[in-house]
Amino acid sequence: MMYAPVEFSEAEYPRVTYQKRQQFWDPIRLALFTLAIVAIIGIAIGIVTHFVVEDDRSFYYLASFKVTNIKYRENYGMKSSREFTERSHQIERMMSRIFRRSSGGGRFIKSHVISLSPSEQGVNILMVLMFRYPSTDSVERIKKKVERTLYQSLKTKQLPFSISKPSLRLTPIDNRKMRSLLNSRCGIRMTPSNMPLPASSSTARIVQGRETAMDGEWPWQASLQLIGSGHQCGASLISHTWLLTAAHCFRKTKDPSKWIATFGTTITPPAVKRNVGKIIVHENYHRETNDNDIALAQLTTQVEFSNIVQRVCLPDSSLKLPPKTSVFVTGFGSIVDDGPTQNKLRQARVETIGTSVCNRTDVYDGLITPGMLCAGFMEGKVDACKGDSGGPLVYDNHDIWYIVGIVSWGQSCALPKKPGVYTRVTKYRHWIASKIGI
Ligand code: 4AZ
Repeated sequence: MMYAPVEFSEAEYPRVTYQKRQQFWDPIRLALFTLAIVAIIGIAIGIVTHFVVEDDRSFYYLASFKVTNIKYRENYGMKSSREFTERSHQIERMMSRIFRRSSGGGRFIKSHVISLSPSEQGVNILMVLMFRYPSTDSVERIKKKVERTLYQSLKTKQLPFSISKPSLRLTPIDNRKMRSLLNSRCGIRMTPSNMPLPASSSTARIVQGRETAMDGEWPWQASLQLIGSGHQCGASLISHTWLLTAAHCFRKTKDPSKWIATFGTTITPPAVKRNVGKIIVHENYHRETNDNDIALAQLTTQVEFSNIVQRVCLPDSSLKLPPKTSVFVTGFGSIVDDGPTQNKLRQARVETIGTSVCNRTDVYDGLITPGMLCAGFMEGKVDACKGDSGGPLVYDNHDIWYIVGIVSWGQSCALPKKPGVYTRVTKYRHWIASKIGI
């Protein structure tokens, strides 16, 4: 329904109203009013940004110092050695304690040792320190704060390592420099914003699982694809050119020219794509028993390490994980028995299961060889599945990730008392070294 228009006498009423309005909204008042509104909005945005959003950014420093109460050891030069790894963790733990106890405790993210080198009376340490401070803070001011915290901690004399004060140097470095320094170490993951990812504690699954939350969460994961037939297997990047995978992935063909490898959290589109130039299958792989289910594939051109593509660490052959250790398996495999490949990478937290338990008559009845490792849950539910084969089972040791298993076989997926069976990587550490020298 329409309303009938009200008739006004044009001569008086409308004009009076118009004049009054014009008097109230004179240009000066209008300008002041606008200014006041803008100021109020501005202040409100400022307050919200300061207290709620708090626009932090990462600040990186290269720290070098001499430790005088330890002696240099030959193996410190080898970053994959147990000696280097253990010493680095001790030093990183000390740094973490120093900064977490200080007034700006929450500002410290983490640190990574880059190198240990010999010095006259001890060992020279080179390490990267990472902090988050408001983006408005200056690099130099933060440097002063960090130095002050370090000097204060030296005075307390309660540190496990004697740091020589005059040797201590702190140099601000940018994103790229930090990344290139960290690239000298394996198994470190970072988000695209260069924030390191914390150790994940979520329970997630491939069968009944969750999609990976972030790019760069599993940067060593690759998809091995047969040209024309798509994804076949998972694989893990262990150097600029080498992938570690399962021997059974090459049952169809060992001809490298038929294969490609992609990286990134989706199969389509991939973040990086490479041709395969060489395939090395373990000489004692037995398809009937699945024993020695391990293979190496070399890319024709190397991949650059980034936040999205990164190599995983190979564990020392002496590494032993006790039963019920938390480990993660990732892959593009199906989420139900005999289901299709997933375009988005998925992850699952599982637990290692001792071989004696896994070989019980009601489990795998003696089929588990010393080269195999069981992981999952006795009640089932969480597991790798078809298409995850060749992919990594990884273990987080103080924010450095190690590949401990390769998805190999299992009776169906996620069934009770039928956990996933993986190739035990530690058992093949020397085989890998003999083939590719790392
Ligand atoms: C497979 O067919 C496969 N539940 C991979 C892993 C498991 C089972 C089967 C483990 O590739």
